[in-house]
Amino acid sequence: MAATTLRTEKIWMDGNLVPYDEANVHVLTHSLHYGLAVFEGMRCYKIEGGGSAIFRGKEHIRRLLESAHIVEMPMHHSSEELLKACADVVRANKLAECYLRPIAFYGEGEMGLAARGNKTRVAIAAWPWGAYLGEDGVNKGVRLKTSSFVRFHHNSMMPAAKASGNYINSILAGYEARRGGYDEALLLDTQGYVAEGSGENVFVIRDGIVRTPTLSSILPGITRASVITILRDNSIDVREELFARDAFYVADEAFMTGTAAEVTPVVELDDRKIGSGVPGPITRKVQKVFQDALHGRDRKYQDWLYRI
Ligand code: PPE
Repeated sequence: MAATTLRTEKIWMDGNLVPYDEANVHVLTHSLHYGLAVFEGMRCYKIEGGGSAIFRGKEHIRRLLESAHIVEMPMHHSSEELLKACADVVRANKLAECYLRPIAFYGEGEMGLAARGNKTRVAIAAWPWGAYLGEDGVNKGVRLKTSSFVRFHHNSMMPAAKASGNYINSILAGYEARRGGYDEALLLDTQGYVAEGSGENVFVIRDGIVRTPTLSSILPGITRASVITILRDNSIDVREELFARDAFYVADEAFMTGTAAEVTPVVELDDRKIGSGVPGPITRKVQKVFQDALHGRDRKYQDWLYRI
């Protein structure tokens, strides 16, 4: 994301909108040392008929509070306050479309693993962010490589929490895949089943049946949940079950989902073409319905929009 500037007018910090240059923390910030922070990533889109809305804002804030609960981080703001703060950030920066990054972390004061006295701090920033895996990725599909890094066991890191430290695993997998000339990594779980991408959930399609891994070792993606609903609403059979990489190789179609990646077709895994090597019809259909939902063009999914 090198080309994107993160600089905006204001960032929300612990209850107030502050100028970008004042949204700073001390070097002894506890979370910086041990990676114990929880965060979210959400997107705000222009809505047909005017205005903007944060896609599934309520669900993202719910997951933020759940992530905090999982890692025993006390939170001092209600979901209503946090949602309102997100809307305030978008408005204060006059961003019609943007990515939002709420993060809850421990401030400075005490050091050491046993410290419990540091206050939880919360920041919410927003910035314009284009296609995560590139425009080409969304249009033509991406090439994946199975990672040598394994998605961590849920008794090690707890994938249901969107916790900062979890992302060391994702970052290293992503580096490896991109260094090898691929667009993104595919991580397997500790048993060798397909888990997820470094920052996306995955779906495969064969003979009209869509499959996505169970929640055992993945982030419970909000885009994943939305896509499952969209598939069911379109009478497409979708199953949550574990499968191995060879099931991916023989899929007719595959795609990845995420707030940043939206719905991105996968056209290759480990140098094997998926289906005919171009995005397939079910993937295209899901992309279209999802885009309609994001932009308020489909009345069925109005409840998913948190208008600002
Ligand atoms: N798995 C992982 C590991 C993950 O990080 C994400 C989101 C998903 C699945 C999809 O979840 P959801 O966004 O709720 O559909 N990844 C975020 C991080 C991107 C980043 O580089 O930072 C995102 O898409 O916002």
